[in-house]
Amino acid sequence: MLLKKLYTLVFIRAEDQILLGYKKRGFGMNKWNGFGGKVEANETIIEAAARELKEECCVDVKTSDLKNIAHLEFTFEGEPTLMDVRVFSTNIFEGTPKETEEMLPKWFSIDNVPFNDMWPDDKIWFPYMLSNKLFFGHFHYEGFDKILNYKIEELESMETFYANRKS
Ligand code: 8OG
Repeated sequence: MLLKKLYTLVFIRAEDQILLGYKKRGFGMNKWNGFGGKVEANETIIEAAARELKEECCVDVKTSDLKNIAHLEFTFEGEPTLMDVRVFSTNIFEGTPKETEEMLPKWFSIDNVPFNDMWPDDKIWFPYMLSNKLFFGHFHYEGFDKILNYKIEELESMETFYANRKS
């Protein structure tokens, strides 16, 4: 039995740019990523997504403007945990991204995403996201650098995906 832990991951888009943050501490340190973290017991997933975005780069979004675009799962060889990551995207936001204790935000052209300094799985699923597809991905790692196997599929709707999912 895998112990499931729920996370959010938010990407802000503006024309042909995407906002990423350089993680300064903790899990995924020294990598560029979207903004997100663990869902707390007292909040919904989408509330957690907006909260983490604000905490990590001082940008405000309305939960109604966050679009769920993907479901990602990560497992690690020999580890009992499954990371269940809900990915959101929006181009409607308020405020200028600012550096915080956790993240250094920076806009990247979508043609110039720094995959060499990101999680190895990102180069597999970013093309889906950047071409506005909905998708599911599962990545099984050995350690944090090597993908042992993965599955990725485009989805027609996130609602149908969650409705058909057993848990
Ligand atoms: O709270 P914390 O910062 O530890 O949450 C981890 C964040 O990292 C969360 O937003 C989910 C995200 N994340 C992973 N694994 C991967 C990955 O392989 N690729 C990307 N892009 N994000 C990931 O936990």
